[in-house]
Amino acid sequence: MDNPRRTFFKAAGATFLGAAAVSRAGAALLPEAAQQTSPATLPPSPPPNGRPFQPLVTLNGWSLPWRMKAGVKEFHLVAEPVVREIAPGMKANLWGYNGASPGPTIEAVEGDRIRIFVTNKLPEVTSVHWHGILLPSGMDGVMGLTQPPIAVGKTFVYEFQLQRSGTFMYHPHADEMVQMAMGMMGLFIVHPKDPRQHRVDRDYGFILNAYDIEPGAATPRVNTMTDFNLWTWNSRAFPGIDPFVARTGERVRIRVGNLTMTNHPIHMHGPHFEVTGTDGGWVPRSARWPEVTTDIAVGQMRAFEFDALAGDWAIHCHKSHHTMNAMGHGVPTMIGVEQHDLVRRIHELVPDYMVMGDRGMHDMAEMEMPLPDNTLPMMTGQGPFGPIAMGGMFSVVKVRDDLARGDWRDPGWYRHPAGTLASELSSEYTAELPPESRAGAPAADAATVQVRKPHGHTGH
Ligand SMILES: [Cu+2]
Repeated sequence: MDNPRRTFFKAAGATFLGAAAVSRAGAALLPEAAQQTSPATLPPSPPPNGRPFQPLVTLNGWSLPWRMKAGVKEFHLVAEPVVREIAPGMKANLWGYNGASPGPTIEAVEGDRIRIFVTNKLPEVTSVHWHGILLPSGMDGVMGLTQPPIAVGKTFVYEFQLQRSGTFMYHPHADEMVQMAMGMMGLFIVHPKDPRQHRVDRDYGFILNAYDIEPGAATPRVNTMTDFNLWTWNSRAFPGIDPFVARTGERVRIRVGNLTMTNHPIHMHGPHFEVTGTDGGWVPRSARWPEVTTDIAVGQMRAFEFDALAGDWAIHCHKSHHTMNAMGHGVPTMIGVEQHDLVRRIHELVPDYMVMGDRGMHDMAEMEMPLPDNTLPMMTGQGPFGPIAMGGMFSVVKVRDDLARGDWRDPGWYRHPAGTLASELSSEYTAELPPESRAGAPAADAATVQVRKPHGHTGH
């Protein structure tokens, strides 16, 4: 990613302006629009100028560089078609900003005066609404109501002063259904003026989004109202979503905005968290309570914080069909249905026919089914103990005692301390069980058995 200062000189240099021309022509010059097409999570770097703040880590994303011009922070967004890798093995044709969907995170500080140039390289008109930010009505970006459309090929400029810190978003307010279904959105973080306020050790952010992409296709169906089939965080589906890493004891904040067409109860295993920020800013300390799931409605933003505990902790949407990738919802429930004779007869006609679902759907996680090109398996991801069998809105909070401060790399899988790992009861102990509990199914009262003969397994 370009340093904003360097970006400025590159932009100015490209026009070969003489010193005398800079004052007038320079005032109209657009800042260079930085591009980033990689879905990697970029580690944060401290702001090169302006008020200090602790930068956000955008999950599978990045933050937009700016330049300072006479005390104003200038950003340049380019609305354009992009190709986004949803997860390894699948790319989607989306619309976004500056090379990616979602667009880069805009980060600034309470009190900053900012100027945002928006260039439209889409095949149709657009506008940008600064979702949740207090600003003059005429800067609100609602096509027809507060501004004319940004025509194809044209650039608009928005300028306002940031009055309140918090977690906000940006997205079009022109042909919204199509443009948001195509992935046009981004985070907008306003940091507190005093960097000691609301201080955390690690600050993560992502947007909940969803697509309807037919298996084998690459372009979303834009008229879908509710029946989306790819549930994503920052336009990534598990196992394409990076983990949230932290060191034991660190204070971690995760900020989430919802621009899908349904609510998502975001559930985190392990440490309890508190919602510390909502759509309008910060929640007073006296109004916070511990919880493990927070429901995020359409159009809402939530920031929650916790003290990191060592382990690998799942974090996911608790609607279980949102932790799966594209599938056919029309599949009948086959649990308990004996299909084998039927399968034998179908095989005579359709040699590739596969039986599924007669013992639940777990087999789907292990089988190698032929999939159309550019299609993600429905339930996938490999963990240290076998298939994780998830997709969509799922990731892992990875907390380690020995992670260095400022180290953002994936530390691998957790090494469980001796005596802290669930394991199968060995045959030595099952021999003591009444015969009806021995075969196959887990013991009805396994807890009692374990209390009587505790296991001494020590992990891996
Ligand atoms: Cu969900």
